[in-house]
Amino acid sequence: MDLDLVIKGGTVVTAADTARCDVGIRGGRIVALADGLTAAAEVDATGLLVMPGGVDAHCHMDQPVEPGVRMADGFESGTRSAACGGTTTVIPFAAQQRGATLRSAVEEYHRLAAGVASIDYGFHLIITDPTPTVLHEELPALVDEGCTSFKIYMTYDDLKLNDRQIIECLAAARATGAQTMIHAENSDCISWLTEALEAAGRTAPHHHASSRPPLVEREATHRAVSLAELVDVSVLIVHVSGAEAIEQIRWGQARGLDIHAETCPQYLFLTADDLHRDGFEGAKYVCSPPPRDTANQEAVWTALRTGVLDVFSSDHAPFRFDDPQGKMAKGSNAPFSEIPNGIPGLETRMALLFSGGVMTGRLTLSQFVALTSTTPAELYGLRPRKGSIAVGSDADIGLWDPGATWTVTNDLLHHAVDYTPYEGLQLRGRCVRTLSRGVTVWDDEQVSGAPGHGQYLRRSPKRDVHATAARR
Ligand code: DUC
Ligand code: ZN
Ligand code: ZN
Repeated sequence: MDLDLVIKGGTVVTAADTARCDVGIRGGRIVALADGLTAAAEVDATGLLVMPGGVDAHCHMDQPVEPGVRMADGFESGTRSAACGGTTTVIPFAAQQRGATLRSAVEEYHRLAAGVASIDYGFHLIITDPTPTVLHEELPALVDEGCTSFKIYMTYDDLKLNDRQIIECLAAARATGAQTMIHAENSDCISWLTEALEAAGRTAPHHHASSRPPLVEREATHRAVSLAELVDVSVLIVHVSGAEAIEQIRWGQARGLDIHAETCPQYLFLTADDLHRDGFEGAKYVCSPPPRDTANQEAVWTALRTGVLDVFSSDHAPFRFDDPQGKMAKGSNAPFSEIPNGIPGLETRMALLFSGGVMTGRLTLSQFVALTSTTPAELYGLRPRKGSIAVGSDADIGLWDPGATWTVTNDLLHHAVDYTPYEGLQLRGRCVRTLSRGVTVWDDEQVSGAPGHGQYLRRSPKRDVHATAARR
């Protein structure tokens, strides 16, 4: 068989199986899985795990935020950083500005990504202004163009929707086959608590956690699940932080509802104590929902192991720390409510889960693959092209050395952020080579990906949408 490249002698891991075999690649696709394959170009994977490239289905890059604040990563540095951590597909958000169209956000995002991304990318939408035109004209057209998922918010004044608007969005998702992602925190609870904290002079970064306690997330999660039941449609609860929200998700799943849920590294490796770091350092850990405590970390690990949480994303939200357009946009002593929300994590996402999950025996290798690649690829309409090592799939592959040990430091990372929340953490296991459609984009300490190699991915809507619509 004529092959461009063979990955030889590794252990191939998928969400279902582990097997010793070579991987034959031609034209950017996997065309053979067998022993004894040969080609002019060969990569020796002896002692390495050969896993599907990661699908980071929740990351932010080049997203407009409030005036005076800027995301540090665009598509060039964001996709480069992702590739160096074993990720081969990213799905950031084309965010509708209130009063503007969805399409203008998507067009701008195409302009920003084209020619600079080094791995493949899709676009989720963010709907902030769900007018009938947006939901019944723009959304169906954009779903046809491959933007088959959208996020909606239950908090943040410039983003949040009321329950009626959420229901309208869910109904539009049902009609189009789009997957809805929900940021579930109760806005009025947060504003009431924030005002009380500020009135008492409690404005330091660590009060961010007190302004968004688990109850706030639990109530909104329950409401999101209930509204999904009302409309009879799937929802995916993003960035789940701990036991109380997990309980609501498990409750919905036990009712037979199509509820999916995502968590992120910050809920496994950080706690609210990190927000207490000296001076303004705590601002580096301000994200929403906030990191909780070690008991909640354990609840998140258990929910990953048992499948209640089925997607593991970074929620990379790249704000530099020492920067007047980043965490210090409102000064180096800004009240917690004025600190841009979000932390970086595109490049460390997979290594953290591998080290903390697989190397400790909490997760199997196949669970790791499912959480970081196969399930997000499935839920967001990228299968069978992405998310597996299978004949016919794109040759998006990470070679992992389970014996490598290393210490996270920001100097090793390739994002444009000036810190990592995981500085100094010692990890076991590391991605030593990443291939995107058969092209090496990260090779053991060296970036070899080319800006412009990455392509836009038209994703599929949920398959049973027309059948479901016909039944109504
Ligand atoms: N929600 C996100 O999804 N990302 C960053 C901040 C936030 O609140
Ligand atoms: Zn969110
Ligand atoms: Zn996010």
